[in-house]
Amino acid sequence: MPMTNHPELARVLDRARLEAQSIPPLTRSLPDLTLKDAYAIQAEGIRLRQERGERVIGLKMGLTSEAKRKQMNLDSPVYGVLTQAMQVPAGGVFRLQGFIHPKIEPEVAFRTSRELRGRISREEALEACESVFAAMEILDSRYLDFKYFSLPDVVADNSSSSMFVLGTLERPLRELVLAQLGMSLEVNGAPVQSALSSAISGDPLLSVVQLCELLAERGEALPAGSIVLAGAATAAHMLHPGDEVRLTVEGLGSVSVSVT
Ligand code: OOG
Repeated sequence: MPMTNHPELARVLDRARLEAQSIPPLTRSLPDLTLKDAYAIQAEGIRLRQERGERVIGLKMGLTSEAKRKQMNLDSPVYGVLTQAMQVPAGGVFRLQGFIHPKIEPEVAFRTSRELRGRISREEALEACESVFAAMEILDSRYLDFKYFSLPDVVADNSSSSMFVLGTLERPLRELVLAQLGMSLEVNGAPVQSALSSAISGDPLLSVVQLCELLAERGEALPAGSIVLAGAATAAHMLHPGDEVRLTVEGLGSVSVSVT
C-alpha cells in the first residue's frame, strides 16, 4: 500500500485556506486515513505557516462539549495549533473576506507558566496555568460542507482553527469556580448562545488535562507560556457582515469583535 503523502495533503489544505476555496474531505478519496496521519498532516501545515514567518503561541482543544460533538456528529476531543497570525485583538475587526464559512464560539482560555509533559492530573494543570480569560474562537473548515467530515479530516485541517480573540482580563484560576461560570454570546445585542462553563469538558481545566494526554500520545509536551483554548461551550454561530459579537463570562468580563 502506498504511504500517505502528508506534505502533499498539507499543501492541498493550505492552498484551500489561502485561496478560500473549499475542497472535498480528504477521507472521500483516502478512506483509510488514520488519526496519526491526520496529526502528521496538521504538523506539516503548521510547518508551512512557520516557513512564512508565523509563530506558534498555543493550542486549541475542540469537541470538548456535548453541544459541539452533536453539532459536528463526532465523538472525541481533538487539538489544533494556534499562531500569532490567527489572533484578532480584543474589540478588533474580523473581515469575512478570505474565509470560507466562518463561525464563532464562546470559550475560555488558559495561559501556562510551566511546561506540561505526559499525563497530568487536574491539580498539576491548576499549578501550571497562571491565568484564565474569556475567549472566542472563529472556526473555518476548509471542507466543502462544514458538517460532513470524519475525525481525521478535521484534525488534518488543524481542527478547523482559523482566528481567535482573547479577553483582556486575565485572572488567577484559584479566584474562580472554573466549572460554574455563566457564559453568554451576543450578536448585535441579542443573546444567541449561553451555557455554564461546565459544558466544556465538565470543567474547562480538564481540557488542559485531555490536551496533555493527546500530546503525550505523540511524544509531545505543552510548552510554558502557551495559550490553550479550552473548546466551545455551545454550538458554533455563523458570522455575517455587520455582526457585533460579544462574549461575557462571569468573573472574566467581556470580549468583542466586529465583523465586516
Ligand atoms: C471542529 C472543531 C471544534 C470546538 O471548540 O469544539 C472546536 C469543528 O467544529 O469544526 O473547535
